Parts: sequence; C-alpha cells; structure tokens
Amino acid sequence: MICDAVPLPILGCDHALRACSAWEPSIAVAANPGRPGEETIVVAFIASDITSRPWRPSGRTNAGRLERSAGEMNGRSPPSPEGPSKRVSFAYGVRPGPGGPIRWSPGRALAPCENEEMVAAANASVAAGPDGVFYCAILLETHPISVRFFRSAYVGEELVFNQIGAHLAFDGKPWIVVDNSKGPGRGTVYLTFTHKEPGGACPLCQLTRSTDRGETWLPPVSLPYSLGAHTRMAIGPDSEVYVAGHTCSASRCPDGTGFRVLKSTNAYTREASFSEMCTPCPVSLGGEWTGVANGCPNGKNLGQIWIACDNSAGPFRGSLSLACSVDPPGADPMDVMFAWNRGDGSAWTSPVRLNGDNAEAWQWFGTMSMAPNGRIDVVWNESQNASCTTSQLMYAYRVAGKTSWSRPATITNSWTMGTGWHIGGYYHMVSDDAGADLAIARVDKGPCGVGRNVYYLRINARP
Ligand SMILES: [Ca+2]
Ligand SMILES: [Ca+2]
Repeated sequence: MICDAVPLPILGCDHALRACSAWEPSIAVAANPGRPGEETIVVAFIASDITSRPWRPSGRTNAGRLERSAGEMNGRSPPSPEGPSKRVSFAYGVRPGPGGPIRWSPGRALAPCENEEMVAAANASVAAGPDGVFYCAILLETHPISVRFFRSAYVGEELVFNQIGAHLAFDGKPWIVVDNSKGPGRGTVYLTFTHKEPGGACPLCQLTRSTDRGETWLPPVSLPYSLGAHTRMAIGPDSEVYVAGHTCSASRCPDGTGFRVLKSTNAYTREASFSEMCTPCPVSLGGEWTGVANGCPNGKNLGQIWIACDNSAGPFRGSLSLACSVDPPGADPMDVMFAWNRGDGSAWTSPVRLNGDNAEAWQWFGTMSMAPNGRIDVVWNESQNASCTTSQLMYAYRVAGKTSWSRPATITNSWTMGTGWHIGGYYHMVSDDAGADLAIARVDKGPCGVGRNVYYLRINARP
C-alpha cells in the first residue's frame, strides 16, 4: 500500500512569488455547503521565499539543544535584516465526491503579506466548522509575539482567508479545534496557546474560545498543570472539551513530568472549568515525551501527543484515545504508543506499541485521528538506519468497535532527511469513514533545490 504524495502548490502574497520551501502543515476538511457532495481540503503551512536554512547542530550541549543557523529566527529574536524569512501560506483542494480526484489550487499567503510590517509568521493551525467555514490561527513573531485569527470565504471560485478581529495577545504556539458535535457548544472555536512569564521557567497553557466564529473571544482559562506548547484538543459528543498535553521537565515545574488529560463539560460558557481525566495521573504511554533529540532525526521536534474522542453511535461512543511518539525504557530511542479510556472515569488501558521494531529504530511524528464511525488512524515516520537520515511513512489502524490494531503498513517510499534539517513539530491528519486526509512535510528536491516541502496524501481505509 503506497500512497501518492501530492506536492502542494505554494504561492506568495500576490500570486507571483513562488515559495522555495514549506513545512509544518496543518489540514482541515469540510463539506462545501453550496455544492452538495463536494468537499474542500485546506492545508496551511509555514513557507519561506528564501532558500531553506537547515538547522545546524551546534554540538552536544548538556541539554542536547540545537541552535539555529543565522537565517532562522528564534521565536523571540528580531527579524533578520533581509526581511521576513517565514510566512504562513496555504493550498486548497476541491474533491467533487468520495474518492474523486482533488483539484489543488495555491492560496494567497495569510501573513505577513505585502505592505505589512517586517515580521515573520509561523505555526499555522487550521480547522473547519459545521457550516463549512475554515478557521486559521497564526503565531506572529512580532514584539510582543501575538496570534492572528482568520476565517475563510469563497470569492467567486477562489477560497480566501480574511483576518477577524485584532491581534490576540497570546505568545505561544496556537492550536484550534471547532466543536462539530450536536451538543450545546456546537460551532464554538477553541484555541489553546502557551504563555510564559518573563523569566519564568515553565510555560503555562491557556485556552480561549469564541462562540461567534472568531469575532470575539471569551477570557482565557488557565489550565491546571504546566502543559507546554504541545497540547491538543478533542471534542466529545455532548460538546465536552478534552485537552491533552505533557508537563515540562520535572526539574523546572512543580507538577512533575508526565502526560495529562483535562476535561470540561462547560468550556463553551464563561464558567468554563476543567478537571483531570486521568486515572492514574499522569497517564502512562510507556515512555517519556522527548522534545529534543540531538539532531536525529529531525533537528529537535519528534512529535507530540494526540487525543481523539469517539463521536460514533457505536459501543465506544465517548471513549478517549491518546497516541504519541515516546522514548521507551531501554536502548530503543522511540516508539509510537497508544492508550485508551472508556471516557467514564475508569482507568486508562495499559499502553500499546503500534509499531513493530527489531532494530531499535526511531518511530517519530506519531499522528492520530479518528473517523466519525470510530475507526482510529495513526501514521508515523520510521527511520531505517541508526543515523536517522532515511525515513518512510507507516500506517496502522483500529477498526470501529474493536480493541486490536492492524499490523503496520508502509505507505510511502523512503526519503532522505539529511542531517541538520527540521520539518517542524508535527504532521496533521483528518479521518473520514472511508479513509484519511494527511498533510506531511519532508526534505527532497523542490523548486529551489533540496529543501523542505509539503505534501498531501490520501489513505484509503480497508473495506
Ligand atoms: Ca529508550
Ligand atoms: Ca523504536
């Protein structure tokens, strides 16, 4: 089973600039309300109009950290004198019906754009609402760092994003989801972000939400624990909101380290309150979350936690699933692990390893999504050699109503990562009952030579 990886068209602000490289994609899919049966797929990503600057390992520091090369900006550093090195752009595809051929179009860059201040944009998060409208949140590396929020509209045949409201004074990677359930919070847009006090060691996770499609935002709620910049959310069938994350290192945070899951039944109201959803706490995924890997295989980020809630009418309705690439005990540096909870307050299952591994290989960028019928899809990059320079994409699934997993399948050919490259912090996948839409980045030959490029893949579920 090898999927075709479709390179996505990338344009700059004025439809004239061709971006040289793109990475860290986010994907969303929605039915087109005006055209029955037709779907729109949006992939937003970081793009650069200049040649990619790979990450450069600076040697083994005691923290294993990597420093960026001169052309790449640290999150709080001023823009480089050559102008913005990064912007957020998008591409969109129209699928006429299930299984139909997708017609891709380049979208205009969202930010920064022509005649704007010289800032860089990073970390796009895109999601679709029940009315077929897409939302996109973007971290802007201004001073101070802020978030912009965009809403889609069709202008003639072209899909565009328009900025809604003022810059949000948030200073960490945003992630958004929309409540597509039939519960009382349907249509609410949720946004998590991290906030770090000046001089503070520990990033705090906050959540805000909009009940008017991004026009206004309710006051942010500070979430318990020091969940870092890698939180993800899931919506339950009755508009419950779940937030999964990982507390930062035990030495820096009073809460200790580990995976946490929080639940709110009233997050769409001003009274939003969250409680723990973990028995025991923290939740075990059979290893440690690892953010830094000494340049192997992806510069620094190796993935993050994903959470999904079963919204099907099946026997597992309301159940929760967690998946993440973690470092298991022993010499093996990374596996993709999964744990499951019935959503009724009972204990999480023991973690399950989804990959096979006879060679202590890296299974990184573990990415999970759940179909409306309850099927769970997980993909990951699997390195095939100790130097981590070559990876291929793997896929496993759990059919609705079952607790056993498929054997892993290879779904792309190998690609060479190369030393020093960084393709962002995650992949992103959206599942439907017939398969999954997946956006990835990898390093290969692009319009300006070897660099980072984004691709779309369709995974068809086994009947
Ligand atoms: Ca290990
Ligand atoms: Ca492994």
